[in-house]
Amino acid sequence: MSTRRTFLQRAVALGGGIFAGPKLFGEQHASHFASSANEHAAHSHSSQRPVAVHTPDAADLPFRLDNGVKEFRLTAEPVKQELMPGKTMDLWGFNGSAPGPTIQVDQGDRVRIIVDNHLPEPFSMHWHGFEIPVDMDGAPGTSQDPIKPGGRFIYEFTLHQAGTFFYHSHMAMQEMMGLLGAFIMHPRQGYQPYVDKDFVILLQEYAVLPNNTVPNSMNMEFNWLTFNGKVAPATTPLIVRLGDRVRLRMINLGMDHHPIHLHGNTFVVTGTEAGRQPPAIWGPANTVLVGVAQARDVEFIANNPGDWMLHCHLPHHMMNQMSSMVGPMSRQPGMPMGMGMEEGMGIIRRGNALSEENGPSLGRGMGVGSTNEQRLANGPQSEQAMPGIPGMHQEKPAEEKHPSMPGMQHGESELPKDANSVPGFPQDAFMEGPMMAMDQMVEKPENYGLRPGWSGFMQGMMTLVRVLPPDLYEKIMTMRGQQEKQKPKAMPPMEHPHGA
Ligand SMILES: [Cu+2]
Repeated sequence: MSTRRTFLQRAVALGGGIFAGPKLFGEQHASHFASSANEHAAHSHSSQRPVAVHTPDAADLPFRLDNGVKEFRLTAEPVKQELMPGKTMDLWGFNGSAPGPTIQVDQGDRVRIIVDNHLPEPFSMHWHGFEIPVDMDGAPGTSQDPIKPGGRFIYEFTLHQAGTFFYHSHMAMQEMMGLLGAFIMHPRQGYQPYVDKDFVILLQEYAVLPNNTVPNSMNMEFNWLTFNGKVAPATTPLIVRLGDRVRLRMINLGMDHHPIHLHGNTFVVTGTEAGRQPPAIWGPANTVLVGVAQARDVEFIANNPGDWMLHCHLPHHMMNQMSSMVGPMSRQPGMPMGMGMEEGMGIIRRGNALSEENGPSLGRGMGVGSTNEQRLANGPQSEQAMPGIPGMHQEKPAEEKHPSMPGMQHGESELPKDANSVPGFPQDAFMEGPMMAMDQMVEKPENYGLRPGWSGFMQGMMTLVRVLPPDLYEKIMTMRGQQEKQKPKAMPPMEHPHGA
């Protein structure tokens, strides 16, 4: 039987600490998830090591031990980040992803991070909130020279703090390209009360014009809002067992503040970007504002079974590629109207932006290029009005309707016949709902057993906290374990030129 206890003994015997790499992480998680309910109820609360954090959809960064120093390697570089199936962005990140991999260390550790700059411009790495010598702070120009393209800087420091920290580029516009990662410092002894699950969620946002893959870092309007580099419904739900005590660590580095709301559960805010808060000031809440450059830890006992939404509550942050749909105005004959959401944001493929034909639509986000006299809107008001829009022909199987998008589902329209006569319509008719469902495209063990069509209602900064009864919990964990086994073994993120 593999329990967490035997795992810890093994890890100690290896001398590498419990965070020696992805393999050990996998083992640790697997053993933890496989532990019986009895063991779960009985775990020691006195000298318990903290549980490793899990960053859904992002990797953990392995280290090697060099004379007692934990040595990590991070490379800042352009990356292809798939926000959701079919939507891959050109971002800047670390070691192949944006956000970069999560670093986990123990309080008191001596840490070395070898940072390579593979960006086409100077870069500097800042360790946000770290109480370390100033020459390690990564402030370009004031504490060090920026790292030149192709260059390297070796950061080394001893960490006496504990809490939810992060690393990021200290070049402001580079931050908006994705250069962020979590840096978790575990306390020497686990906090009380002990948590069974500990998740990290990094909040990021990008402004990407239609038909572009590169964010416009100067833009103030963000249309892609991510949890750990994914938008819903591609975010991987957080799987917890009924009765678990759960910690969520949320980190925000962007232009906007995000009020993160959890359905069906009440949490307490237990930490900030500076570490643990005294229990005396913990207050109950279900929404926590995670401001720019802040981190917030919340904890709750998952005693309410269900698939609970966890999301930013800013309405515009609950959408993907939001575009305005200005009610009846967007469906009057004679007005240019959006052919789809790409065009709906105002990209012109043909013609002149100031032409009579296109001019009226600019600034309204209604799109251009469609036929003036044809009623074509980006809301599903009727089958007759939208002959070319997928999802409007319910009598045919989905594949026939839209062969280029396998897995798209098309539910029945439940709109009243006179919907167009209601001022303000449409609002969410197209952005959300059964017509946008893509359950199969985002299928994964963590989504097993969700209500059919669930994905049609999930967009933007959103995921699920699934509080599961033991049988379903075990089933999903088994499925996940099998999937992990089938995955090709990941290559080490970087070569180690100095040897191991
Ligand atoms: Cu938000």
